[in-house]
Amino acid sequence: MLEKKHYEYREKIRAFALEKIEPLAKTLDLEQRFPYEHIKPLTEMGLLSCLIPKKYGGQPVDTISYSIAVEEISRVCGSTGIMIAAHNSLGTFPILRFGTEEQREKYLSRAAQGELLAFGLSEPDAGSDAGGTRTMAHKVDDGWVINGSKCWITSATVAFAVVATARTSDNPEDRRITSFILEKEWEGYSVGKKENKLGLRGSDTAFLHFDDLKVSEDSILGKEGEGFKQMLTTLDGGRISIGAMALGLAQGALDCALKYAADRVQFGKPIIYNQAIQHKLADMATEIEGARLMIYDSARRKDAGEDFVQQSAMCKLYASEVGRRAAASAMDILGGIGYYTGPYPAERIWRDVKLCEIGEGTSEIQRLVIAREMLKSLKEQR
Ligand code: COS
Repeated sequence: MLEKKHYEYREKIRAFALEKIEPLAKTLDLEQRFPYEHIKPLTEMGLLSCLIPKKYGGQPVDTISYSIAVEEISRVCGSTGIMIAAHNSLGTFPILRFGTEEQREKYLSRAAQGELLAFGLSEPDAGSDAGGTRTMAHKVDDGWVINGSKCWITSATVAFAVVATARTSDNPEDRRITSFILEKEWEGYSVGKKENKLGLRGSDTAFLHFDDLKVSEDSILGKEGEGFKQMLTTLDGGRISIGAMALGLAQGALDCALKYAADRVQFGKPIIYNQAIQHKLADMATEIEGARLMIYDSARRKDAGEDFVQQSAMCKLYASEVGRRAAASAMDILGGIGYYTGPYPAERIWRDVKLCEIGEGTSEIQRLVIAREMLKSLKEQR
């Protein structure tokens, strides 16, 4: 499945991640601060324009390469990994896929230059039930007036614009939801305080509030009423990148545990010579490889134009659970020192990777999506 170009790309991103991203990972977590200094090198490497065509200034790569990029960056820093994944898959993708030429030129060219885009779907009362959106857009003579709040928005404090959903029908029974592109500088757009999180503490997460935010018709993404499906389609791709993020974190946990087990001497020999430790490492490596293959296969399907809804949900589900298990095993192998904040990344990975089982659809939602897709196929066969 992988071609020579993918191996070369991995080498390039791995070297970049070790040189530029890893040295700051611990500090970002401890200080809970956004990695502003990463923006320029990430932009130059093309990691903020992985999906953006060259004509808008992007450095596009195929989805396997993009997954490799998210994987390798997350392997050393989950906070930077999620920033890249959210910006590319959730911020740039819907504009590229559903936007007008004017919207693409306006927003994607800025995104390719390192200005971040955000994705506003979740609300306090509409998480897994994304169709339960309460944010309202009321029609006025020359546009729309939007009121509501979005929560848990990745990079909310720094993003220059967000693709956000709002209801465009007053009828509570009517689930007419529309996507709008909203800019931070517009009157009525405000950012809530940065959230204090268990993990991914270098990634800024906050509410976005829209208070009588007046926008023109040009702000609508695609057509009125198509927002819900656009967002679900966006999430289908986003789930590959969250899978890649979980995979990178899992690999980071294995890197750390393997080195530690080879160096740590107890009872006169490195602990790696104990079968109990070997089995844990072997299970980690095996599961990680399985997750990797699933992710690359979903990426390949996406680029080939094949149906990949079930595969992206499966790879996200599996990789995030593998990530949780790998992080827990790394903590077991490191023992007491693993529980300390600082000397080794294992505990940071353990905290960071939990998000992968929650964001862009919980594991329960992934199972629901997978089961629905299987049922759909069965019905089609009959
Ligand atoms: N991709 C594209 N379209 C999809 C889709 C998908 N994965 N899943 C459903 N759709 C379409 C359906 O085909 C349906 O279209 P029609 O009205 O033309 O038939 C429409 O979207 C509504 O689908 P459905 O009725 O199945 O929606 P539900 O309200 O039952 O919700 C789930 C479906 C639960 C799958 C959806 O709400 C979901 O994914 N929730 C999780 C949201 C999430 O991940 N939030 C985290 C965001 S963090 S960035």
